[in-house]
Amino acid sequence: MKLRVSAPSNIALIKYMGKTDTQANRPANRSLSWTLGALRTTVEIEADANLTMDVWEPLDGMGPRLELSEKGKQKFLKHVERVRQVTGVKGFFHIRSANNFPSDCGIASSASSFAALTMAVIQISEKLDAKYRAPSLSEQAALSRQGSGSSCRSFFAPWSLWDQEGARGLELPVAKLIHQVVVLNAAKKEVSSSEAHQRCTTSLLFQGRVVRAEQRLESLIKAFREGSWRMAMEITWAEFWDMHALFETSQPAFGYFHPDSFRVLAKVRDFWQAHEDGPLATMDAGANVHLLWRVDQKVAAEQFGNQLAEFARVLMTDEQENLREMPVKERGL
Ligand code: 2P0
Repeated sequence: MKLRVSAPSNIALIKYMGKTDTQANRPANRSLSWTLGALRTTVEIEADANLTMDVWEPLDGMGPRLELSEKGKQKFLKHVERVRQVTGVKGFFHIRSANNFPSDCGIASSASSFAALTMAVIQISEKLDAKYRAPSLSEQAALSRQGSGSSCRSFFAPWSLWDQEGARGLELPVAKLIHQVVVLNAAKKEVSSSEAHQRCTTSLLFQGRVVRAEQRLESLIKAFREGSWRMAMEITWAEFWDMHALFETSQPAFGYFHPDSFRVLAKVRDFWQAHEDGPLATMDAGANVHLLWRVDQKVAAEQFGNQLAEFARVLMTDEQENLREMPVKERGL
């Protein structure tokens, strides 16, 4: 018995940063994300009666060959056990996984990985046990959250809201966007997201953080509902700087910026000044810059992406969810 499942990644505009429960990944504040439908993890799961433990391997043919650290592997396999406990099936699995986006470039893949893994164990349990029924998407998301918090948002699209009750889809007037990720740092993170969640609470700026995030969430939803793109930009801009300021003022301080992160952000600011319009910009716990454009800005998005491709890799997903890398120009300009 073998099956394959895939799940998308997501990028938060209002960030999950800080937990009230570290074990269960319960968030200090609500978060809102855009689901990255074209950036996906595929998990192949195979039941094998000869196995005495679960085994993870990279999945071939679905993108660049994935390498997981020993710690990463253990976290992944621990989640297999967690989900199997819930579904109640017996036996062990070969788990193979791959991301269809470059896994070595610092784009957060834990959201798509844990969502796909949760779905895979649930779906194979349905096949192995005729009496077992998959739970609702919300329940699957809640289970996935225990593996990695942000993965619970990947069960809903295009917008996903995660609050104290769990993740769910949120209807907003903007249902299609163009996404670009400007890849600036291929190096592995020195401080993992899980550690960032803990360390950021040592910042004096963490006081008031929950209130700020909650206020921004309300304002961002209002901005989308009222069609105020500029307001949406200002809120998402303030929000990612807030999160990175927490990192840089933690004890001990840490940070993820690359010099070219500033370069990209300065270009975004210049673009807005020149055109009185532009993309939403945000950053994850990494050096890469994510841009979201409205569909009517497609020409501008292409031109801007081409400029950025002079010094960075740019992956672009259009409104039809076609993913491509912008043509790489001569570097070092
Ligand atoms: C987010 N991040 O909302 C925030 C913004 C990164 C920056 O959720 O410990 O990998 O597995 O629950 O979900 C990344 O943290 O952390 C994250 P765990 P996770 O997307």
